[in-house]
Amino acid sequence: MSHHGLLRASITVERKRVQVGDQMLYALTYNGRYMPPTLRARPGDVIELRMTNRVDQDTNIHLHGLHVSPRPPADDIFIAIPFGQTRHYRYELPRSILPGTYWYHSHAHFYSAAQVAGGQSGVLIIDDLRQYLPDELKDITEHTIGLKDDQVDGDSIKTSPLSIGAATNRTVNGQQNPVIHMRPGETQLWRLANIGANIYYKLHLPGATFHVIGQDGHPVHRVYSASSLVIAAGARFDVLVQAGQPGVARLETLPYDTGPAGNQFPQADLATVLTEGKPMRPARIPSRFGPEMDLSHAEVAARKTVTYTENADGTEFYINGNTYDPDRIDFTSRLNTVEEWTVRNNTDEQHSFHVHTNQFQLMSVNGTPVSPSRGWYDTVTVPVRGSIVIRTKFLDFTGKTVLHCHILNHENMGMMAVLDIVRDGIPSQAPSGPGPSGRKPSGHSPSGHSPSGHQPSGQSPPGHGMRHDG
Ligand SMILES: [Cu+2]
Repeated sequence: MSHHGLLRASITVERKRVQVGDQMLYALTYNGRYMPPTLRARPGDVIELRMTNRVDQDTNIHLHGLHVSPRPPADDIFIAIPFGQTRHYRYELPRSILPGTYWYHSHAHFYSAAQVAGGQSGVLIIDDLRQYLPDELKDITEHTIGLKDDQVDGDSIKTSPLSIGAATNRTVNGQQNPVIHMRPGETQLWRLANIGANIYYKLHLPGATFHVIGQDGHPVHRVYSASSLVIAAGARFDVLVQAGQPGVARLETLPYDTGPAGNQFPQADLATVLTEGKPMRPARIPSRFGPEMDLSHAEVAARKTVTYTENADGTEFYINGNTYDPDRIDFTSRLNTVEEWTVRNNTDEQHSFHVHTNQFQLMSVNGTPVSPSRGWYDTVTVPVRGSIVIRTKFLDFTGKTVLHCHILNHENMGMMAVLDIVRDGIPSQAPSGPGPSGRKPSGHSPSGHSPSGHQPSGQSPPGHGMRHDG
C-alpha cells in the first residue's frame, strides 16, 4: 500500500520450499512466497522497488500493463540482475494512469517462462476502481483471484523443459480450491488475473454471471455480462459477481482448445463458492462505468503489420520472419501519434498479442468490429489463421520497449520484437534528455544493455529444442 504518494517495496528472489496448493515444493519465490503480496498504488504515485536476486540465474522485473517509462530506472526489461545483485527500480506513475488489476513478473531474456512458471509473479492493483461504482456498491467486498498453475518435478515446481500441454495443477492465490464466502444476494468485486506462464483459462461459475467492469487494468465504458471468460496468460478481468440462493458452487475453468497445433486444456475446479448467512438485497449492476475512450476517429500516423509464424516442430516462433534479437529494432513509432497495427496469426494455434508501455484499443477481430466501450486491453488472443486490428497512441514515454506473444514459451523461443518509441525521429540509442523518467540510476547496469551476453555458451535456454505442445 502506498503512503503519501510513495510505494516502497523490496522483493528478494529466492528458491525455497514453500506451500504450493496442497504440496510442499521448491519454488522460485518472491519474498519466500509462491503467491507474493499484492502491491497497491494510486495514479500519480511513485513506486520504488528494490529487487535482490538470490537465484543463480539472471532475472529482472516487469510491471505488466502499467503505463510507465520503459527506460531505466523504470520498466526496462533489457537489463539483467545477476545472482547476488540488487537493483533499484523507480517508477513515476502518471496521474492519467487507469485504476484496475495489473501484475508483475520476471521478464528475463530466455528465462521468463521458467521463472514465471516457477513462481515469479504477483498482482499489482492500481486504486481506485470503486470511484466508478454506484454508492450502494462502493464498500463491496473484493477478492483477488490470482491464477497460477504448476507442474511438478520431484520435490520442485518444474521450470524446464516446460511443456505447455502437460498436466498442470491450478491454484488460486497459491491455494488448492480455497473457499470464497458470499451472502445470498451479495455483490462482490473479483479481480481475475492469469499470472501463469503459458496456459489459458475459461472461467465459469455455474448459476452466476460475470459482469465485466475492467479489462487488463482498463475500466470498461459500458459493463457487459458473460457466463464464461477466456483469460489468456497475462490477461485480467475485473468483474462484479452477484450471489444467488444459499448453496455451494464451484468456480471452474472449462475445457479450452487453442487450435490444431496448440493445446487442449482440461476442465479443473478452482475454488468453492459458499453462499450462506443473512441475505442481502441484490444491488443493481451499473451499466455505465469508466471513461469513454475511442481512437476510431483519430488521425492514423502509420500502419504496421505484425505476422506470427512458427516452424513445423514448434521449436521456433517468429514475428515478421525473425526470432527475437534485443539488439535489433523491429518497429519505430513516434511519440504522441496514433498508429493502427494489424496482427496476423499464420499458424494453427492461438497466440496472444501484448505490448509494453501503452495499452491499445482492439478495433476488430477477424474483421468483426469490437465496441470501443469494451475495446481496451494489453493482452489479446489472435485467432488461428486470423487477425486482429489494434490502435494505440504513444503517450508520455520514449524508449526501447517490446511486443510479444504472452505464451511465455513462445516468447522465449523467439516470438518477441523490439519497438522504439521516438521523439522527432531521434532513436532511443542516443543519449536521452532529462525526460520524465530519463534519470539515470547510479551504480547499476547501463541502459539498453542486453542480457543476451550473459547467455553461457553451450547452454541452451529452457524449453529450447522442446516441442511447445508436448
Ligand atoms: Cu504464442
